[in-house]
Amino acid sequence: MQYHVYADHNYYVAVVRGRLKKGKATTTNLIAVGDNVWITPTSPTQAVIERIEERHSKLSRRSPGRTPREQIIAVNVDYGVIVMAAHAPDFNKNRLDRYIAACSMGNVVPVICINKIDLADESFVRTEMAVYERLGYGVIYSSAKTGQGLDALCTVLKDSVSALVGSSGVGKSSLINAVQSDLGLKTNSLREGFWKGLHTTTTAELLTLDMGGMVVDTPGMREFALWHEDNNAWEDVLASFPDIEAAESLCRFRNCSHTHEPGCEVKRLVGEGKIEQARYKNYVKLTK
Ligand SMILES: Nc1nc2c(ncn2[C@@H]2O[C@H](COP(=O)(O)OP(=O)(O)O)[C@@H](O)[C@H]2O)c(=O)[nH]1
Ligand SMILES: [Mg+2]
Ligand SMILES: [Zn+2]
Repeated sequence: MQYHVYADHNYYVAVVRGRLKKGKATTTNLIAVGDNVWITPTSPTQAVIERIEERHSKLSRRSPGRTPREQIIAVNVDYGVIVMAAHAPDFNKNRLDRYIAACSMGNVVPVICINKIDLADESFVRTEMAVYERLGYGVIYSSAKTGQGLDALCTVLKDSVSALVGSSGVGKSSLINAVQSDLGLKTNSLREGFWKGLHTTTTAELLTLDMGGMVVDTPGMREFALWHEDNNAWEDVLASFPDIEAAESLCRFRNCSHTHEPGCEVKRLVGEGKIEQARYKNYVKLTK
C-alpha cells in the first residue's frame, strides 16, 4: 500500500515502516486520509512513514468480507457530510442512522446532505427529515445539478476539514465539483442506472478549497456497517439517538431493552408517535 504524503511543499509517495504494521490486525488500513505522519525521505519523491500522530477524530466502518475488520475511511475531520440521494432506493434512514452513529463514535460531527432534491418531491423529503432537524442535526437539501443548497454546504466546508461520505452515485464528487469546479473530480456520468455500482472515485484524497478548508471525497461504498472496537462505543451509539436516550431513563427497568418489558417509556412514546417507529426499530437493531 502506498500513500501520498505532503511535506515541505512536496508530495512523497510513501510506504509504511514494517514494524508499524505489527499488532493492529483488526484494521484493514493503518493509515487513512487525513493522518498526520512522520516520514523519512528516501529520495526527493519517496519516503517511509515512521509514525502516526494521534487522531482527534476517526470515521470507520466494518469492512465487507467474512472476517470483519475496521476500515478507516477518514481521520482528523471535523464534519462528516453524509450524502444521501433524495429518491428511492438510496433514501434510507436506517443507513443514515448508521452513518450518524459512526460519526458520533469517532468524534466527527455529522451533517446530513440530501442531494438530488431536483429528482424528488421536496416537501415529502422534508417531512421525512423533520425528525432529524428537531433533534438538532444540520440538514441540507441540495442539488449538484440546480445549485440548490450549495451555499449551505459551503458554510459547512469553509475553513473546516470535512469528509463527504455516502453510497456510490449519490453525487458526492458532483457536489464538490459544484463547490469548486477546477478540482475536476471524475463523476459517474455514464447512464447512471445502467452503470450502477461503477466506482469512479477510487482513492480518497484530501482536497484544498480556495474558500478555505479541506474536503475528502470518499470512494464508493456499497454498504455501511458499524464498527465498534469495544463496549464503550455503544454509549456513543446511544448518543446519536438523543430522543431515545432521554426516554429510557424513565423506563421501569434500568437495563430495559425496550422490546418486551413492562413499563417501557420508549415503547410508550413510539406508540404515541412521539418517537418515530423506524428510528426505534433501528435503535433496537443497533444496540442488540
Ligand atoms: N439530477 C441530479 N443528478 C445528480 C446530482 N448530483 C449528482 N448527480 C448525478 O449522479 C451521478 C453520480 O454522481 P457522482 O458525483 O459521481 O456520485 P458519487 O459516486 O457520490 O461521487 C452523475 O451522473 C451525476 O451527474 C443532483 O443533484 N441531481
Ligand atoms: Mg465520486
Ligand atoms: Zn424501555
